This record gives sequence, C-alpha cells and structure tokens, in this order.
Amino acid sequence: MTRPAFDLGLYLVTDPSIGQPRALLDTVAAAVAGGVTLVQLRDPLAETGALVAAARALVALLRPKGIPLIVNDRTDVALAADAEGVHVGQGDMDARDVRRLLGPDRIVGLSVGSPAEYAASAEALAAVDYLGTGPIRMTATKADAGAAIGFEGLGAVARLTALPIVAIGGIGAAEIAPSVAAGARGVAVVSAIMAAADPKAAAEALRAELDRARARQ
Ligand code: TZP
Ligand code: MG
Repeated sequence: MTRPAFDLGLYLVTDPSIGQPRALLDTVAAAVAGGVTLVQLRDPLAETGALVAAARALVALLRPKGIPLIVNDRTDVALAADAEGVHVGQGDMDARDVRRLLGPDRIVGLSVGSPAEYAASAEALAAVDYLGTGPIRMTATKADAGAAIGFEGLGAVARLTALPIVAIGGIGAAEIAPSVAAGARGVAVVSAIMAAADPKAAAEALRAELDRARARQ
C-alpha cells in the first residue's frame, strides 16, 4: 500500500447531531454522488464500537469509488477499520505519534487555525499531509471552534506553508472562491451538506462552485 492520492477539493465532515434524520451512509452516498472528494468521520460523542462499525461501513462504501476515509482524532478506530487516514486537532494526539502508529501509507491531517498555531506545530509538520484551517466564518457546528479568522487569516497560514490547506468553518457556496483565492486547495463542510434536504444537490452546487474557482486560479 502506498499513501492514497487525495483531493481536498470538497471535503465532507460528518456530524450525527446535524440536520436531517437520515442514515449516515445514505447521506454520504448522496454527497459522494454529488461530487464530494474526501470524507471525514467525525463523531466525538460516539461509543468506540459504534464508531468502528460506522468507519467500516464508510470504507466499504467509499473505497470502490476511490474516495479516502479520514477518521477524526481516533487513530485506533482508523486502524481497526482500515481507514485511509486520521485528522487531529491541536489538543489531540501529536501528529508525529499518529504517523508512527499509522505508518507511511496513510493520510495525516492537522488543524492549524493561525500563524501562531502553525509555529507551535513546526516540529510535527513533517508528519502531516495537509492542514485544516479555520473557522473561516462563525459556525454553530463546533462549540469550541474559536473566533472566525476570515480569508485574511486563511491567507496568513497559506503563505507560511507548502502543505495543501482545506478551509473549514461556516463554508457555503459564497465562501469557496475567496477560500481558493486565499490559497486553500479546497473546502470542508459539515452543515452545508449534512443539513441539506437534498445532500446530492447540495454537493453538486458546491462542487460546481469549486470547479469554477479552480478554473480561475
Ligand atoms: N472544525 C472547525 S470548524 C468545524 C470543524 C469541525 C465545523 C464546521 O462546520 P460547518 O457546519 O461547515 O460550519
Ligand atoms: Mg479533534
């Protein structure tokens, strides 16, 4: 196994507490049909057994489509379910430890919300494949997301690094072009897809906006 290729373009982060009462797998399948390029399983409150089961089901859905599954925070769950990667935040396991546990052939993502956090993470960066930066706008989805950094804050991190960046937090169609212009490779969304009445149509609209923004770069 070599590290799978991944496209940060339209990155769906799941959240069971958001939106429509539908099965997670149905929502993700619809979102992928609409053009999502990467999926993160994020459920901080889930019991471990349920999380492994959800990760396994998502791997079975996504792998035949060539879409990697990233597990939020839980390296153990990613390994148990044979997911393609792990995303850690500043308070989570050090990315170097995640890399040691996962080996060279999986994807490691790290949240970096400011130049100061980037500097504080300097020693871990060699273990990391991409950065998640935000929140771009105010968001109700993550209680401890912190203050919005805007496109200026996104650009300030992007100028410091050669790592690909995915912008996150309060992203809808209107935030895609300015995120790409500020240096993001793509955007990560929770509510814009998870809460949509039609997640396939929502993903299609976001993907069309992303493709337009990329064509202008
Ligand atoms: N990390 C930073 S902001 C955020 C996460 C998981 C939530 C983003 O959710 P939404 O609904 O796309 O604003
Ligand atoms: Mg975390």
